[in-house]
Amino acid sequence: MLHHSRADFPEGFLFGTATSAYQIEGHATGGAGRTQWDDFAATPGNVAGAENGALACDHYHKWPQDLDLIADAGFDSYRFSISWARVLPDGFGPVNAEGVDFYDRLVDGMLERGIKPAATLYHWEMPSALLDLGGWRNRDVAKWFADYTYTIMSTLGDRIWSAAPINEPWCVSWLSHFLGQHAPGVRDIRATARAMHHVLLAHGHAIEAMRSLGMDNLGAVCNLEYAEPVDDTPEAAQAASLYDGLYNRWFLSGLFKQEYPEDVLTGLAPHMPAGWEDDFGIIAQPLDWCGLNYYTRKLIAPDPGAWPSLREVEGPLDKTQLGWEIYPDGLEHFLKNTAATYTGDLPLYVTENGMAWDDTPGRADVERIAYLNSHLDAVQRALAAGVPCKGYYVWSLLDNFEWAFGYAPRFGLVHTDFASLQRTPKASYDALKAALSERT
Ligand code: IFM
Repeated sequence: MLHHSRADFPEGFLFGTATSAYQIEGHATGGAGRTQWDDFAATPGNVAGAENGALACDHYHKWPQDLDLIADAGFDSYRFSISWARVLPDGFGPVNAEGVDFYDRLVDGMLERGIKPAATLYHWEMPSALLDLGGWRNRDVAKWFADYTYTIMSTLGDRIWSAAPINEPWCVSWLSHFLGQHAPGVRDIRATARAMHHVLLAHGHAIEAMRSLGMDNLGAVCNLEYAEPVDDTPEAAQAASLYDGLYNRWFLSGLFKQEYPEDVLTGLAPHMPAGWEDDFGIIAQPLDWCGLNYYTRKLIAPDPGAWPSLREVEGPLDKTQLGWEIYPDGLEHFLKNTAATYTGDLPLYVTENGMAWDDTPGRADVERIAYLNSHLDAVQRALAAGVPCKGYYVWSLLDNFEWAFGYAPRFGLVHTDFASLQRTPKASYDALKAALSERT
């Protein structure tokens, strides 16, 4: 059982669960355009088992059942994402009316069930046609993205409870353009620097577009990872600090301080697009909240190679199915540090937290329940310290397409049988349902 219930949290504290479009919808259906993830997955060696999101959980057809699961558990909000290529198959130009209708019905379905729709505009489905034009490398991406945002929010915006333009800018830029582990699978420092800047520029323009439609409750969602030096040498401390800069401080500083950290600029400045210093007025739009996605920490060691001259080292803590160390103190740290350093009184949400485990139906997922307990403890400690944390979303509702790892890692509160597409709630789902129904 969860050792927390709603009653332990402040009045109005919101509980939700999260998914993303490509990971669950079934992107081959409904007139969606091709995306960079279809291309990436079709390239041998990029995705385990060469799996892709063509069918995924077939949420495109099964969404009423999935919304029922969210409502039955007692969640207040559902954090879902809208696929750019489903709305605009070529990224700009003709609209796929079937795609817009799908999101229209989905949002109405949430409202009919009393679920607050929390939308994300980009959870990594860059339309392939835009990749041909350079994708995140091309400054024009910010305008294309704002136009797409305006298009879809002209229909949905009046019923959306909250919206964030981009999920996890670090994954969009560093993971995908420097490490090459996500689509488009690039390993190039110049492309990385441009992506790291343009992703924030696109965020700012999209916020402007939504404000122009009269929308409110708009935020940004960053994924944060705790960086621990591998030992107590100054070299390890410096490497861990740079990792923190690349992963965490770059995006929070850009969004909330109108600057990029000097230690990261040491490596990236020569590769930045011309005039980047003049863009902070657009990037740092006033926001209504900030979302933190948190999963793990990394042990960081110095490395003799080229900048950033660091490497990850396997740590000693208990690990999830993906080998990620379980470190709830990192969540407490980020909630406190984000408020203290960047956001002040601005509401914070834990917009993703959860674990992958090799679950089979009928076996209690005690590991996930323990993970949720320990991370909710961390939220409690942050709240006790005065952090204005207003809600917590579990990643994820369903077992789904876990990107380069394919379908093997199971993050869901609900088990998905990928052959029959049957959904089976896990013990963690039942535990949350019990906790959320307990009110004072
Ligand atoms: O599945 C992903 C999600 O798409 C973004 N945040 C992290 C999750 C787990 O890796």
